[in-house]
Amino acid sequence: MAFSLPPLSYAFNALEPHIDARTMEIHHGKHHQAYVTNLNNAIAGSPAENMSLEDICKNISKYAVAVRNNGGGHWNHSFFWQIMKPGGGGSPSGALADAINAAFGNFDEFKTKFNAAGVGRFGSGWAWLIKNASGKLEICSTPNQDNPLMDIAEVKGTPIIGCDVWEHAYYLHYQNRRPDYLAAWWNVVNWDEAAKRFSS
Ligand code: MN3
Repeated sequence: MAFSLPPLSYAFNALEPHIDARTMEIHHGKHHQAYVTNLNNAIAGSPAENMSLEDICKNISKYAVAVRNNGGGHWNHSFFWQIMKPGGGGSPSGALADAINAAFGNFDEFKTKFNAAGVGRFGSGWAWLIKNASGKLEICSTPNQDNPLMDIAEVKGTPIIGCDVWEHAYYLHYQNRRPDYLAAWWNVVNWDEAAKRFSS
């Protein structure tokens, strides 16, 4: 099989109380696993089996919708687990902090705009902070399992942070309160990982 579920680098309960253990267990072990399984089924016997997931995303318009949904799902969730960590949160420093201030005024303004992108996404999708082709930061949102790497994305760029706003990411603990989930999510953001991605 071409792709496999990456292990979490922390325990299911490590992001509590902000994200509960049961949600993490189902989200990683069931939802993410299903994207991996369905992606592998969708590309079986095709050249995509030997391509990087990032290259598949960048050329996603050439693939079947099952590859778009499940390849996106696999990339997005692999990223999501890394962009969170126990004891995360706070605010970024260094070049990333400077770039956020330059693009959005200040950190609180940035968070307000990011939250609006997440709350405003109708149905299922993601909110993103990306670095665009000219190196500037932008906030955007994608439907379903699309992401800003994809050639079909409205706003394209390299994801710096991203938040899953599908109901499966928060419903057990927050029910319909997506804004409460987003507010809590800032407490687990891994700014070290975000800074690494921003400077690469
Ligand atoms: Mn999800």
